[in-house]
Amino acid sequence: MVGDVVVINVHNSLGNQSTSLHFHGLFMNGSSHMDGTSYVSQCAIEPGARFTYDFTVQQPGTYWYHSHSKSQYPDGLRGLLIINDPASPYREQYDEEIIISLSDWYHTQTPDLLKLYGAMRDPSPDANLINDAADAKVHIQAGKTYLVRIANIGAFIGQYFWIENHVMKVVEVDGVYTDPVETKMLFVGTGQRYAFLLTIEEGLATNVPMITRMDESSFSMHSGRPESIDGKAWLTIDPELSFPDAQFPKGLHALNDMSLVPLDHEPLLEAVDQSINLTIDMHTQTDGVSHWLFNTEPYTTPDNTPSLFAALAAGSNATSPNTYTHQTQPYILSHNAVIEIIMKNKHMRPHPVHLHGHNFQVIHRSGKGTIEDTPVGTSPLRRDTVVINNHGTLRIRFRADNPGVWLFHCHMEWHSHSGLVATFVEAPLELQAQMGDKLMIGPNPELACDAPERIYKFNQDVNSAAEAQQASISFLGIPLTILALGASITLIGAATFYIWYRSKGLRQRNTSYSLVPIVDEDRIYEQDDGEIDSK
Ligand SMILES: [Cu+2]
Repeated sequence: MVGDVVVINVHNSLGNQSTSLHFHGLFMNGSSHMDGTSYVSQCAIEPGARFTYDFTVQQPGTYWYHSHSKSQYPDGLRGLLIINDPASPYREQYDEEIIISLSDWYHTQTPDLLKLYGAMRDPSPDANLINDAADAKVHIQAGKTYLVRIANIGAFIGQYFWIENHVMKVVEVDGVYTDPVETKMLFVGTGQRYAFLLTIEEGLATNVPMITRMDESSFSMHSGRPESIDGKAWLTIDPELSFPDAQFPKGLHALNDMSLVPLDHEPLLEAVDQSINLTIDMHTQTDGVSHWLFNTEPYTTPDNTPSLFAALAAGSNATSPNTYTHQTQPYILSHNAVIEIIMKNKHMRPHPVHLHGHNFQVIHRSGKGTIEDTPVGTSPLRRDTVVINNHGTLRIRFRADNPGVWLFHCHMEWHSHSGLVATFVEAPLELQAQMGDKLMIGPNPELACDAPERIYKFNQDVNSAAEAQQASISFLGIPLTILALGASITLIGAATFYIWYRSKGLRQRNTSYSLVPIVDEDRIYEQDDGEIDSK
């Protein structure tokens, strides 16, 4: 629930890989050290080590969490994170909630895919899943209206999603309530979320097919194609009724997200203080590999100093880009400035770009033969992940009111792995003041990760939280027993999550956020030669 303090103790049992957990879409205002990006906001959590995330949730809506380390999340280290809102403006309009996840799926683990990876050869998925399963069945009751929360938690491919013969009334985009808009089809890019109202009439003769179809424009011409680009599931009214095959529409006409107006009607941020130009391109680097990148160079993860620690240790030099490893593509944002990012896509693939620490207004997008601008005097679409079209342009704006070190990156995992990432160092001096009593980095930030337990020594609250009552995890919507492609998926596997709860008098059955860890047991990384691969 909005206002809750969430404490998550992570124990890394992956064997030979370090990890970290990012909470996609949460601003982490005042707690950028909890953003969960390895070597950006924290040291990687080494095999066998523990790390405690401790933050207050301030935004209601549909979010997700995933590993932000070593391209691990497509193998299963991910789940949805729902923050309930007792004051939701739509609460009176539905009876129950359903959660739907969409994801492409690979039969090969990411470490093996990455060995073969080249930017011209984005690996194609093998299957398309709904709720991490093929042919999932989601139980519903006729005569009810549902709030359906949907998230694309896949590695790569955007998804066209529809529910046969039903209209979806969209009311939330990436955690932002919207004026209601009806549509028969959604496009959900990787990392994006929607919530919509869905009414199930009485007297339907069959159960209701749901379909998710991969966006074929993302496939690399050098990679193979999956056997089917469609994932199917059913809304089950009655198991005795038939489960008909889906009918496929002639064209894919999804809702244009640019038409969504935030319910708060936040006005356009008009006076731009700072502009950043980012061109999506692909270059062959000195390693002989062709990389996706912004402008001229690919992002490379720092060797040993998280960029946040570099900012905290640098004193007044923190405002100079030279303080940060050049390969992190650092941009310094001034406190409370209105930032505009002007993007150009030089290639024939779309990219879902995601900003940590903020959502942003989308004020212009071109491509697919269209030019869309937010008319003056209106309230632009606001979200945290937006798709830039093939050969398109995009302009987004936000106010730099959240001191922190935030990544801006493509959420196609192969592209961000390849280097399509920039670092925004936002209001570093204000950040130093804010973090002074939370982190102890010392004068040599490059040594901090040698003994990460010392960094958080001031954070006594976290230690005492271990004494707090342990809460049950609420598994909303996602079936507990999932069988996907012959691989059994267990809810707690390679990583163990202990959810500690210290809220004011909430009883367990009222647990008001939900974490749905889904980890494929077959994908626990093997310790091969005992070597620890920690970067
Ligand atoms: Cu991309």
